[in-house]
Amino acid sequence: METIPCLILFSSLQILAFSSASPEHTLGTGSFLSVEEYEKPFLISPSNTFSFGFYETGDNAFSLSIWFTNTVEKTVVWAANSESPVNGHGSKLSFTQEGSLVLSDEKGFVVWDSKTMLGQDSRVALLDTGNLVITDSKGSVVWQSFDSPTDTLLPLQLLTKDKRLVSGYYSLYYGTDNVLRLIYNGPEISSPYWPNPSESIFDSGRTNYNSSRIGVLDNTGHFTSSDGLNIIASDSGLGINRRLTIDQDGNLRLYSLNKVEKSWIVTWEAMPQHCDVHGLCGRNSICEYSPGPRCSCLPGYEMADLENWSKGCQPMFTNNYGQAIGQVIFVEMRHVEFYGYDTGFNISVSLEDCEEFCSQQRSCVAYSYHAGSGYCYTKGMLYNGRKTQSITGSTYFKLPKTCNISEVKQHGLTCRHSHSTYEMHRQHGKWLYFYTCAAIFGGLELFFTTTACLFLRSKQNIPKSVMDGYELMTEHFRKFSYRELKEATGNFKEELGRGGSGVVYRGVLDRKKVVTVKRLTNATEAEEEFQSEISVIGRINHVNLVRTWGYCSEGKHKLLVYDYVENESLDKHLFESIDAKKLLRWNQRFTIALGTARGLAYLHHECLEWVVHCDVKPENILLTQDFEVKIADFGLAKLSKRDCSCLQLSHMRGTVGYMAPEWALNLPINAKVDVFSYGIVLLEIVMGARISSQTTTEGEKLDLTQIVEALKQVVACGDVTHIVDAKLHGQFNHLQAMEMVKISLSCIGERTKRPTMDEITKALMACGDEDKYADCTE
Ligand SMILES: *[C@@H]1O[C@H](CO)[C@@H](O)[C@H](O)[C@H]1NC(C)=O
Ligand SMILES: *[C@@H]1O[C@H](CO)[C@@H](O)[C@H](O)[C@H]1NC(C)=O
Ligand SMILES: *[C@@H]1O[C@H](CO)[C@@H](O)[C@H](O)[C@H]1NC(C)=O
Ligand SMILES: *[C@@H]1O[C@H](CO)[C@@H](O)[C@H](O)[C@H]1NC(C)=O
Ligand SMILES: *[C@@H]1O[C@H](CO)[C@@H](O)[C@H](O)[C@H]1NC(C)=O
Ligand SMILES: CC(=O)N[C@H]1CO[C@H](CO)[C@@H](O)[C@@H]1O
Repeated sequence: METIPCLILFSSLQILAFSSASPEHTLGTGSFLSVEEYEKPFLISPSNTFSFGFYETGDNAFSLSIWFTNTVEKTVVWAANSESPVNGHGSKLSFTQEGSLVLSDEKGFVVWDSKTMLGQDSRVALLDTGNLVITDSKGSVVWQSFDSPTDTLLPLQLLTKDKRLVSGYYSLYYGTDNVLRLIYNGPEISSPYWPNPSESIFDSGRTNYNSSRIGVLDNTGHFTSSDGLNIIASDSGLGINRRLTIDQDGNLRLYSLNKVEKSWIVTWEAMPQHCDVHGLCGRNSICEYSPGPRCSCLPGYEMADLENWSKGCQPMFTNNYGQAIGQVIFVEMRHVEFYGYDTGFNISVSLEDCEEFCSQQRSCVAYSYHAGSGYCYTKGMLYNGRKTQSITGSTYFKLPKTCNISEVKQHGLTCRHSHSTYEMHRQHGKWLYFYTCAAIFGGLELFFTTTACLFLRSKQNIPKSVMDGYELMTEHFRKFSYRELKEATGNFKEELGRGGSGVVYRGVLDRKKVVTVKRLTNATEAEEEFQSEISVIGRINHVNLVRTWGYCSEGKHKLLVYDYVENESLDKHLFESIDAKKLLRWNQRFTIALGTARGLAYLHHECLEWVVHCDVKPENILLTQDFEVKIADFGLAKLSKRDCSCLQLSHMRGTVGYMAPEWALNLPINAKVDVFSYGIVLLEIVMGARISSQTTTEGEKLDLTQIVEALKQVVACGDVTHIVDAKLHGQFNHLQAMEMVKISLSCIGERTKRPTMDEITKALMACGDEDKYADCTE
């Protein structure tokens, strides 16, 4: 008797499910779709251009996606859960009674959720733009798929500050310098490749002064960006379905839909020369055209993983040739070049000298040489290798003398002195197409020439300044006239110090307030750029950062006015303190370490605009009378053109300074460089000595890897005694010192594993309190 109502209920549910699954443009709460009915979209757009529902990504694997309805192969433009597809049985999409769009898997667990909770009257709709929207009872859009793009940007969808297009290891987004870039973010390296990183931003037709960071593709096939980038589809005009997609191969392409063939045509692409995309072939390998791009290993190297080029190649010899000079040979490959990771650079040297530099350097694995100019680059690591006839130089690889050259020759190798080029035979199985989609390739050559023209056209002049300065930004931040500051400093009489960004003078404002006035050297002349950076600095206010009172900008005269900090910078106390009075006691050191971490954490995480200091070192850590930390010189990186583009040549590498290795390489500069520098400073606080002055017992300079090894041993043995500053005579807190060493180790290690300043602050605070030492030891 009791089963009957149950059956009725069951069958009515079936009816409900069926009706909700028939495609609509807009649905109310309570609608749902089971994965088993994936062939029916959940929603279609009014003109049927787009569909939304379950998309089969693999065998029995589904993702919640939006795709073009009328293409031969479904072209997905958005996916909710591409990282974690759901099972083809039992998974379900529902627009809940609460007003959230929820995807649950076969066990009923929520895999993805729009988290809207707008109540019964909300609706979900798929618009003709391809935008999936959830509206509240008043009809206003509260959530939209356009806000969280995956690998595709559709016309009228805004690409803004915090959004990125991502495909595998490749992504497109606005950097902190306001420039829209393509970046390879792999497991081993991270490397921007578009716009061309060996050109200046301006030479690439971009600008970095406009901080709106916004880009949009319009309905005519025009993509415009606040950094000056202008892309025009080769078939520009109305009435065509388009998409801008970052493809699996790291290239950014603009596509148009051919409505007859229902297929896509490339109408623009960022990288006409495919091998210029970074990270394609992994370490120790090169990309070349034959005629499509292919990867191959270097002489003496073999593929690390036969299935996967992203793992690159590994040496077939043991890598200890650095030990004995004269025990190496060099093998030449013509027309080959590697981007980044230079350990040194020299102009106008002979081939012999260049080879000598590389032989002498333990870290050098190869060198590139251009016979005409005498350009010599020594290489520490071999990434982003490519071979094309347009490269005039050669790269010479270091191999141990003990390597059996005749064996290497069998692979088509010869030594440099025989003047033949390297050729690797295909039958050795070292070749592999990494790019199989021939259909797209066919289209590429057609567009090559149009693209080149578009690039030339897109260069544009920087508009003249329209804003004449922010007169009064905040209550305490103001513009000074040059005369005022000249008076305040007594015509720049008392010099307090000088550094990379400028000279610092003592000054007195209104006859009583002591300030420091910094005269910026090589500050940007561009008024707008200066104003926009200065307004960021003016808004920064934190107890561990030096307060900025104002600035002056009159033509060449660019000055900043800061608080005066009484006691000198940290380096004076740490490294030059012969007299016991100046010696920092342990608890003072710990407080300084924590204060510095807090100041940087504020810059990195809490500011209105995200600021990377770029020059963290003891000289920039000032101390008040009470030995409270005031970090100086932040926000200047951009003002003084001290940004990465000026520092790509790696003069600073080799000696251990405060600069993270990526400065010398061609990685994007982000907060991780500050974390690295902080790690060095932290170690110096513990040791009371410059890391760069550390030597072995034989007086040989230690390099970073050796220091890291030594620290690892200290941590493994659990005894910091012999590295803590001897001047403290054992008066220190063992647990705190150990924690500091551990933090330092993680900071100077591999860049993707470095902690954030926030995490460091928390870790230090956990050992700051005497009662909580237990937290320190983990
Ligand atoms: C910055 O870019 C935006 C968007 O492209 C534009 O509207 C704005 O005028 C630009 N600002 C300046 C100062 O050029
Ligand atoms: C190749 O290796 C990388 C890690 O180095 C891995 O993430 C990726 O999934 C691998 N690809 C294939 C096809 O195995
Ligand atoms: C360049 O080479 C010369 C000698 O040929 C050497 O004195 C100089 O230090 C080198 N410069 C760099 C930056 O390595
Ligand atoms: C080098 O390799 C060749 C060919 O494999 C072999 O005949 C020769 O004996 C090897 N020489 C040495 C010193 O191992
Ligand atoms: C400033 O620019 C001049 C000339 O362009 C250059 O010689 C000097 O090294 C630069 N100074 C700094 C600190 O970058
Ligand atoms: C080491 C040092 O410079 N200490 C000074 C810190 O500031 C106070 C007050 O200005 C001085 O008395 C100390 O000599």
